[in-house]
Amino acid sequence: MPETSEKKTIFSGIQPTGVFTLGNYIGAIRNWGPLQDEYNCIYSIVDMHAITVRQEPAKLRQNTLQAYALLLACGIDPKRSIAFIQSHNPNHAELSWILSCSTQFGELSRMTQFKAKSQQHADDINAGLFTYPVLMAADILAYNADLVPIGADQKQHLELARNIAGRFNQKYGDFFTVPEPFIPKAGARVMSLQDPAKKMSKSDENPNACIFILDDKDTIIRKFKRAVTDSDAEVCYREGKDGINNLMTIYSVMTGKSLDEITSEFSGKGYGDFKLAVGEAVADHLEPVRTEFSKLVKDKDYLKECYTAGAEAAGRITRKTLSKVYRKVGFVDAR
Ligand code: AQP
Repeated sequence: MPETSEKKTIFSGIQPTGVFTLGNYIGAIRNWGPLQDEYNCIYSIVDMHAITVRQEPAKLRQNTLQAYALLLACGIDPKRSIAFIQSHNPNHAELSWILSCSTQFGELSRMTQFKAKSQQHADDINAGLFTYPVLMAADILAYNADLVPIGADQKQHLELARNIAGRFNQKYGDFFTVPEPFIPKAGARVMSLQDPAKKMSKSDENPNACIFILDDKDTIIRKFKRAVTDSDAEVCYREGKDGINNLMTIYSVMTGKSLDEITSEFSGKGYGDFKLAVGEAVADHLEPVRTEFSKLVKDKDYLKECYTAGAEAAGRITRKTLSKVYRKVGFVDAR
């Protein structure tokens, strides 16, 4: 990827906290591949974010390599994009420290993800969980990214990254690009199949709540059949029908059909038929990803070649950013 092109820059990351869910796919990764022609794309497996909650080291290593292979299987081309593992580029952590000095305690305290995860992991409310959004700001600002494709759950963190960039620019003179969110119109927040008031999450303890993108067809159909809906039997998008609204959104993204078209397609039919159709559409859509993944994951040398080259390219960009930032804040030049 040419580093000096006129194209705008995109950055996005995903945590290797487990197999990606249909939520990660619809809200984020599905949109990343098509952006590769129009933008300079930088995509990262953000393992440093993952350790904000307790991880088993061997499992994290395995999940990280698997997540990298999945990224490529979902259409990220390491020749057209920079695809790397976050901990391979130490500049993110260095910039994060500088940015933390332009971040207020109060604004971090307001982050809903911090509140939710502190409840979920009450025995380990560590400082990393609290400062997670500063590292995310560093991930983005290190590349002066113009655009950040994310699901709706990350909107608040991106807003904070924008505030941090603005505050730094005010203190030290215009430097960082203030990034814009790129949130899909449909599927920005895919909900749990078991509790449609909650977002679908990799780390959900109930495996029936999530579709993992490596689930086989039978598993996918079984999970959709068990999805929580409501007691009437009309397939239509309406307030109070959270479960059906979620399934309709998923079906709409998978098939390209509008919500009205879906309502007509299933008029007079029961939820059973609808759930089966959603399951089949999702399984068929994900089939090529599963096939590609099973090829890639066996080729460890190829993966290593890709993530090493990715980290080198990422480091070339961020070293320049960091040395300018160090100069701006008043650090003495080391050379
Ligand atoms: N349910 C969702 N609907 C739409 N988009 C989603 N994303 C996550 N869940 C949904 C988007 O996926 C991208 C990567 O997310 P992440 O792995 O960095 O962190 P997360 O948002 O915390 O995802 P999970 O699955 O909930 O992970 P865990 O369980 O480990 O916390 C982001 O762009 C996110 O918006």
